[in-house]
Amino acid sequence: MNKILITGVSGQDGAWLAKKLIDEGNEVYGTIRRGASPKLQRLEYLNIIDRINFVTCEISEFNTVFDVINSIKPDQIYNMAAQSFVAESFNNPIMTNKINYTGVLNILETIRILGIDCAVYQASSSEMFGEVLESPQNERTNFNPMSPYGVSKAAAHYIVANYRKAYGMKVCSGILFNHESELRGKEFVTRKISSHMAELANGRERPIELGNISAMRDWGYAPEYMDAVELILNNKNLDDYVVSTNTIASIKDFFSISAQVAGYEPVFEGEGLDEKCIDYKTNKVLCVVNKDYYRPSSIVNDSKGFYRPSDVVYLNGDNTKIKTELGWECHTKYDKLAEIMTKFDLDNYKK
Ligand code: G4F
Repeated sequence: MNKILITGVSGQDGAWLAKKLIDEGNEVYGTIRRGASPKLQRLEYLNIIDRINFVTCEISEFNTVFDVINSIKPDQIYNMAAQSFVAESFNNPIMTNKINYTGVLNILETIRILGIDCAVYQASSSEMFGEVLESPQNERTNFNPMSPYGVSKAAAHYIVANYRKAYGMKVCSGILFNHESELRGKEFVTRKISSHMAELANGRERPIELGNISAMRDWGYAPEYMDAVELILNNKNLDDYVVSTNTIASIKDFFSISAQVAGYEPVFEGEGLDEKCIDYKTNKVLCVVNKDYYRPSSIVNDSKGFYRPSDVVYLNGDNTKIKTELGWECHTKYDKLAEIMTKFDLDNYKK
């Protein structure tokens, strides 16, 4: 049994990971933020609230990070605490950097100063690839971030690699491509679609408003990605790994499957800001484009329509390394994922 600290335990990834580690018999500690009323719905849903040792910690403040790690002296730390909403990072870049970069540096410095034997996993992100310099993206692909979020995650990724090299510390990163689930926050596009689809199917008239629906992502299923995360940290030769499905789809593709699961026959028509999706059978408008959901603040008008110059429009991960070196397999791709999430929200709506 390991003593394991998960920062950001109440988020989607923290919750799935805590469940997995608890079920495996580990002693799990989870950080929640000071002052803020903790949002524990995910842990409640997974029925693990009583099995987590909660500790209060402000990840961006060195003193609280030091005190927490010093008092627990964990064998492993999974750093899942983050300001993880890319769009929000344009509004709050300094706070994003403090949580996403200073946070992991606080953990690394604490372990270095205390000299304890503690392995650290850092949640790196495919958003670091930004406007991609090659496709598909692998562990050797250069970063080209397009948002304050992506920049903060790239800085965190580099500092983790630096502490591994400079001090020989047991630290590593997983570069996770988008991963979703029924526990995903509704501000992210997949859950926004699945939850609103359930409302449409139950009488809502107002169509779903989305931003850049042509953007492409490599979406996987969060619980499967937590299997990968555990493999990465427990690997003897600590290293960084891309975690992805090797399959891409657009927001429109995800939307179409979700709409079909809800009983619609979705058809997209129009272009740019006038594009919309209607149900072929009833002519009901299911979705429209609203420029307020584009990123970040200025629209470029080009021959094909409109786009925000800082939105990451194409991410496609190459998972060869984690498959061959650690034996990880992904089973759920975007189509199955859209089905799982939409069915969950349809059931939930009825309840
Ligand atoms: O669902 P999203 O907000 O996720 P995004 O920005 O890709 O970030 C997620 O994945 C990253 C991994 O690459 C993580 F690091 C990060 O923490 C987070 O989990 O947006 C996906 C795409 C974007 O291109 C966005 O412009 O969907 C597009 N989109 C179109 N309409 C929308 C909407 N995104 C949101 N959130 N809401 C919309 O209405």
